Amino acid sequence: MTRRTILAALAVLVGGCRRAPTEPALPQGGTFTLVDQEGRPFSSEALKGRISLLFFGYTTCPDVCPVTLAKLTAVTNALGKDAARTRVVYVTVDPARDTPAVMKAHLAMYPIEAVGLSGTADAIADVARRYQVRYEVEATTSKAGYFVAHSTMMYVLDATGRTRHRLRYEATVADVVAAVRDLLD
Ligand SMILES: [Cu+2]
Repeated sequence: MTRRTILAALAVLVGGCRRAPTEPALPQGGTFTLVDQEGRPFSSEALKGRISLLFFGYTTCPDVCPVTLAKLTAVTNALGKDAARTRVVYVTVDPARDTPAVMKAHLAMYPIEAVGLSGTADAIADVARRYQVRYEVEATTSKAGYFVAHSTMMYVLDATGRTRHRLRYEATVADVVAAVRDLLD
């Protein structure tokens, strides 16, 4: 190898290192305050210290949210003792019905450590926008009242509160566990 070839090879290597990862930037929630299921203020600062599994939904959701909570229950079981280093953060997109008391009663049905966040319509809209979550009340004539169409991605935040993984609704229990384990060490 000539000196010039080596230099050329080095340039390629360095160039490769300099290129940014192709993963699009994940949304960071920034600073916000909502209300937890005990009616206490819950600020984004409180996300620190544990890995958070964050998703948005509503308690009368007929399908997606119950499936997600069941999945997170399985994830908690699969994590074993490491589950104590994680927490589920469930933000309602239906704050008109999902008061703190409703969130509390709903989460009590699942054997997971979860924070259920509600707030004013404006506060919820702001946090949802920060996490690129969209939702929309759908008109319905059924007795169940209205449905709320919503984004179904789940975010995995590290213990500094930084978003590190975005998982699709189709992610399996193993996928979620792998995303958490990636941040555990
Ligand atoms: Cu839902």
